[in-house]
Amino acid sequence: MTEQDADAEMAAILRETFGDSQSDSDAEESESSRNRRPLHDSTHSIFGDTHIWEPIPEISGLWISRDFLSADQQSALLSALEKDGYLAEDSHNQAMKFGDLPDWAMELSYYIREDVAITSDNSKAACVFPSDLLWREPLFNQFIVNIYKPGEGICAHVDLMRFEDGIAIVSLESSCLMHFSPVEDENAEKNSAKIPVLLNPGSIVLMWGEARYRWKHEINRKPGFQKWDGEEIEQKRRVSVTLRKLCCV
Ligand SMILES: O=C(O)CCC(=O)C(=O)O
Repeated sequence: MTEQDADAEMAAILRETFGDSQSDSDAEESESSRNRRPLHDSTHSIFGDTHIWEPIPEISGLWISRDFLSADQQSALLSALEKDGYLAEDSHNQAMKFGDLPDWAMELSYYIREDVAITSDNSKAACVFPSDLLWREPLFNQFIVNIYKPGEGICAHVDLMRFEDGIAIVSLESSCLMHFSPVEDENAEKNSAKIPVLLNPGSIVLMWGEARYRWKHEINRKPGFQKWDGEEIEQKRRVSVTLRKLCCV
């Protein structure tokens, strides 16, 4: 199989699993009408049923959908990452890409936008992602793929200010707890004010507003820090995809 054939095959798999968000007729439409046209009736999207979005009550602007990617979609995404060389963990445990996103990242972005738009239409009260962020162009133009071996995590941080508000994190392969602590609280570690959020494979987290700017997030996979319902979470390799948009200069 030539490289072009392999690319075409991967694009077909992605379209099949995430939905055909860019049909030929789309190409004839203007960018804004394409992005705003209703692709759905009130209960179903072109991708199938919409997902359940839960707010994290303690943290304004933090939402999770635990059933966002099906098992097939997770496999397709992992295959695309593998094919693009992002899972070659011996050489690195973090890879970044800026600018034109590959097909799989575009498909994922359309999928997020579509699902959140339908959820917002259906539940007027819920603001999963503010509409000015949801309809910006592009929704995302940068991503990081992180690969964590068992025991590995990421220190508490707020994402750099060079990125706009509105960040998405997709989890694959292994569950973990992400802890959130308020930025102004230097003693959060001591007074255990950290809020744990369980990120299961196939879940997606959206962070905006206070969650993005006023809360640090971290993953501590040392023994004792990954307990859920009193049980230590089984640790395997974990892969995450973080999607962000660079601030315009
Ligand atoms: O792996 C994750 O879930 C979080 C990644 C993250 O916070 C980052 O790359 O800045």
